[in-house]
Amino acid sequence: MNTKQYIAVEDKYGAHNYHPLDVVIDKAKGIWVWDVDGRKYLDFLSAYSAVNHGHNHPRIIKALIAQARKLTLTSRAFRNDQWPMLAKELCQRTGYDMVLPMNSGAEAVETAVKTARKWGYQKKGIPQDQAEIIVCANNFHGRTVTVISFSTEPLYRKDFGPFTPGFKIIPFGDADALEKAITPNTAAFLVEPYQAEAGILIPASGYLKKVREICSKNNILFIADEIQTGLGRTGKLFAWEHEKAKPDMIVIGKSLGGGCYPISACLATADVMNVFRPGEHGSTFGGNPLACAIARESLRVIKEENLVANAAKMGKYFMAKLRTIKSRHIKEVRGRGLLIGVELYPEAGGARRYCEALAAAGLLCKETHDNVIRFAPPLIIGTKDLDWAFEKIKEVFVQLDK
Ligand code: IF1
Repeated sequence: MNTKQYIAVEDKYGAHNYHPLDVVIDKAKGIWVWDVDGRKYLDFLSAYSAVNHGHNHPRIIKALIAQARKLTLTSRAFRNDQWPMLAKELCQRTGYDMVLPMNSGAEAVETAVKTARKWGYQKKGIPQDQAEIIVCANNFHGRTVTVISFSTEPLYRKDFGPFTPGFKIIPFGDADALEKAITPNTAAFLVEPYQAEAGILIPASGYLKKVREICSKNNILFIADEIQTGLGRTGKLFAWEHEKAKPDMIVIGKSLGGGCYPISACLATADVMNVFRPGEHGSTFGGNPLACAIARESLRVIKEENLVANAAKMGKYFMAKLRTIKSRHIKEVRGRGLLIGVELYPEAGGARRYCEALAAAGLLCKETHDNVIRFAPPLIIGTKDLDWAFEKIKEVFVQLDK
């Protein structure tokens, strides 16, 4: 079957909750993917940072196969030999005390919300059912009913109510607004250190540090959603490290699964995580040995292949190159590490047509909202392939500037 035929089948039988580019991928290796018609593309999205290690990383696939042959799932009714080791290695690597494993990012965010509420009642003495969590406008934390209850994007909310109460929304990047929004019932502030879906928004420097101070002063938990920014994407292991503003709890996912398996986690201090008692929270697949073995190898690869340092170096290199493109349509190039956004003026006619032209030129990336092209290649990429991508991007701007 060819591209057109696969798309016809998908359109007929698959729910229409997406509008993907018309590229049907059937194999991949490292930073490259191939479609069913044999065309080759550079993956400049990395499954929204879930494929930071590159596709089919040989060490991660080897760990996957070895573990799959031995043991894949026990549920948490019994113990397995992989989960304790992942928990320990994650804590040693990140400086947190305890881990709660889940599967998807949204589930880990839900876990953070539940943890923060429980902490609010048990440790802070907030009256039952009164806990408030402060979040930011234009956030993206996932798709469950509770998580979209504090989204500000109408598309994600329409017809999905009624919503979960207990959230207060303030502008992103505004520490004063946080201070003002806090009440005696505030349990936590949940924020993406850099807002990715909102258009790769980098707050003014000092923001996270101020957030840290305000949360400490008011006895509320600082929770960072590092699902997309974490594990090296921004040139540090975690985005909070750019300002040495360590949150009380972080949520990770995406590339923890090495680009091949869903696994997410909440990491926190013992004081926070110890609010849980047996039976209060969990998941069938959370902490399963297959996921844990893959995550352990993924963490080792990040370290041994210096992916964090490479993201920092390549990000600087590539952003400097992008800034040399002379186009009347480019408003701004911004980012951290290899999380990069090119914002276009509305007159450019939308980022989507740039992404379509780039795909036709062999470079896969994705717009975010109307006017931002998002570039997020795997963290294993080097200058030679970035130079290749750059030539394609430059050509597309020349072509669409006409
Ligand atoms: C989709 C966006 C990116 C996330 C942060 C939690 C989650 C995500 C910071 C939830 C997920 C994904 C979901 C994916 C598209 C993608 C996305 F455009 F929707 F916003 F990356 F920017 N926190 N982001 O970025 O994690 O439950 O999906 O595992 O199609 O919804 P999940």
